[in-house]
Amino acid sequence: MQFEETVMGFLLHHQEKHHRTYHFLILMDALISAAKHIEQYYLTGALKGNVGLAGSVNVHGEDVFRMDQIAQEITLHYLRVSGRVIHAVSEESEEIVQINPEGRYFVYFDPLDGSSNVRHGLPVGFMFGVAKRNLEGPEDNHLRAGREYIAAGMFVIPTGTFTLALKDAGAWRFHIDETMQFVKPTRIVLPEDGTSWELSFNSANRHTYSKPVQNWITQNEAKYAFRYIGALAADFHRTVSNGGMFLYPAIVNHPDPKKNRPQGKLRLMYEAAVVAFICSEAGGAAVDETGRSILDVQPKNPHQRSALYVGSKRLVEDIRGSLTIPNPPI
Ligand code: AFP
Repeated sequence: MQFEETVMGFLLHHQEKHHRTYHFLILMDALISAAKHIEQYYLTGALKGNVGLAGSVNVHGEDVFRMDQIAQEITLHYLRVSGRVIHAVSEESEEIVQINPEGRYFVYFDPLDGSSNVRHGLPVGFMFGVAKRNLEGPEDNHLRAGREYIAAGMFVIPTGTFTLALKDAGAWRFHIDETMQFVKPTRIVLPEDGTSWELSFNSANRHTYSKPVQNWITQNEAKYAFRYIGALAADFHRTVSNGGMFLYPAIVNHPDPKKNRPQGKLRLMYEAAVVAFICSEAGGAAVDETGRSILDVQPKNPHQRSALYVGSKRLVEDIRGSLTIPNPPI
């Protein structure tokens, strides 16, 4: 019988090898426990009546599904119990969530990203980024740029996959086993060879992108396969495995100008920076509409949005040459 290495065993070795503390393991155990709990809720959601609208809206004015609220409560529970988190930024909470003033880490998360997939039983994401507090003095709800994250990860729920990137130590994929443990760390490196590359974007929006981005798509789309499922974790899972590029450009040419989104749609701290961090550890790159590295964008508010171009370096660099919008408002 063959036994695979578990994620906790993998992380334990990683921390020991780099002479780090065990605090990070306790935090990771909390995040993994939350993800497994959410996954179980999702799988049994139909039976328990947990799928559907809760009749309220989140801070962005979107409908909140009951699953979103359940996922939020589950995650905050485990983060509180861990005792390791000073504060958290969550998609589901307008305010920064104060957890433990003595905590070591900031956690930026979206516990159920892509929630319009829930009613179809299709994949959603649990995405997170982790940064470490300044241990020398008091903290002031710090919002860190992606480059300062020490780890970022995403669970694609309910598929039982977990992708985790550790600062300067690569991106890794785990799969859930029959005992509900994430096992078998497999390093992810974006393939250089373009034969498996895919493009992923909401094609219905393409005429709302800037003209240079539209032209880039027209000139390049026939070279690659196209995939889009509408949940960033699931779409990016393919991008980081097969190579290519996921893009959610700024909306600047909408027929109804009120629907333009010059800042992009995705949230910087718990969507764009998470996939940018993972992609960078897998050998790729990510930029915003100004061509600036997503990892360098200093958030000014916790729910700030960003345009996103993420994937194989060659493609991201190529489209970067077409990005012309100077300093969109953030
Ligand atoms: P929802 O959580 O509102 O479904 O948004 C999901 C998301 O933020 C991200 O996961 C997707 O990549 C993107 O939005 C899809 O947006 P479109 O529906 O505009 O393509």
